[in-house]
Amino acid sequence: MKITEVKVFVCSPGRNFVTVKIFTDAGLYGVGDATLNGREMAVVAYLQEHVAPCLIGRNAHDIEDIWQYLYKGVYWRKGPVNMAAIAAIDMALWDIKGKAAGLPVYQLLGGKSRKGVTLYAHASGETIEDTLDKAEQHIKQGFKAVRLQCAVPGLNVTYGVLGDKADYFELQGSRPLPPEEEWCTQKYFNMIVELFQQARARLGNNVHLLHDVHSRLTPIESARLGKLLEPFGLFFLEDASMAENQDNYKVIRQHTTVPLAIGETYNTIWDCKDLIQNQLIDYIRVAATHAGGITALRRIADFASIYNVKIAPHGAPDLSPICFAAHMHLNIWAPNFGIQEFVGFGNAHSARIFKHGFEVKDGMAYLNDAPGLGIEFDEEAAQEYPYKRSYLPVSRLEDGTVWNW
Ligand code: GCO
Ligand code: MG
Repeated sequence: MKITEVKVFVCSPGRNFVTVKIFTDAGLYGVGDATLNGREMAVVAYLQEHVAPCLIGRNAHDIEDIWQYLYKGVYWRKGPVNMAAIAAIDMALWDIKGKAAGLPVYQLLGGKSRKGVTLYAHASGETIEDTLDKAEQHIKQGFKAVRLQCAVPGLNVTYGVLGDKADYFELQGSRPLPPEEEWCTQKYFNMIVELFQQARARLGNNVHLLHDVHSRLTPIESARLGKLLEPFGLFFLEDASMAENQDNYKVIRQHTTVPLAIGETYNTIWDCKDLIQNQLIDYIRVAATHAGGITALRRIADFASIYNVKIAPHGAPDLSPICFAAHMHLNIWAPNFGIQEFVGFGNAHSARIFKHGFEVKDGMAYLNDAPGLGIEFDEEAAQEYPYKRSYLPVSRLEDGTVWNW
């Protein structure tokens, strides 16, 4: 089955998505997600100029060989642009293989390990009360796990919480230049413990609670936060600190038993190898789109399983529904699946472009048995939503120093 064409699309139904579609001489095609939030066009150019020409005429069944060819063949291995491109090709090839076999991708991975995928929802508010109101709404809808983020009194805007509550989540499609946000660790500490104290008092002990620090603390500050949050039994604390230096997590781990999760910005197994094999984390949050696709995530999941680390794939809205589909198949199969972040499937515009049959009920997501990834990309609808340059925010300390967003 020969690859005949590789098309790359970029559309913006509210936010930018990069999609790859691979066609074969068997009449089968597959789709993949290559979205790199804020740097989309770098991946588009890379795919069009440097990847697509190498694929024409290759056997679409050779997923592993093509993966290795693109990874090793580039010489300048790793990196977010390169790995997002490889990821999209890889997803599309798994989609094709599934369609050729008449089987959903999870069957090709080894079959189902569970009925459905447990999701966590986001509750983000301007005040603690507002955040907990939102958490209660999710719990009423059946969610068993909720991530809590709250504005920090005294700071203008911070990650996860924006003024426009209707569309607070990293408001996209409208940022021709990076907006600036503020950070102050002391002010954050004043709020965060109170948030979880009130959450347990109001929501009880049966719901799983999570929180994303978004890498804004130093390791020793994260260690302190972990200790302070221990009484509230978090499911996990995400991105407590940056881990470009993976030893940072040794500091945190020495001090606290709060379960730790990291990985959404990682591109390869090498970025998380030391964290996993030294058991410095509990959940690895790599995304199929940013870490080399299904082939790479399967390898990371297997490696992690040896060290009791579970997968909890990144599920932000800047990953397209095609990435969500890839995660669904991995999550249903992986013996060491932990939890899946979930913020819905985007707006009505993106629903016109990405068509899928996933069911979400009582805080769980279910796959149907459609062959391949089970998701369609409508090329014509996509053309109605042209690319708009849009950046992620940049963060500064109150004295003006650039900080981690
Ligand atoms: C999350 C992430 C996202 C990222 C976003 C950047 O946990 O969902 O932290 O909110 O900020 O994916 O593009
Ligand atoms: Mg995060």
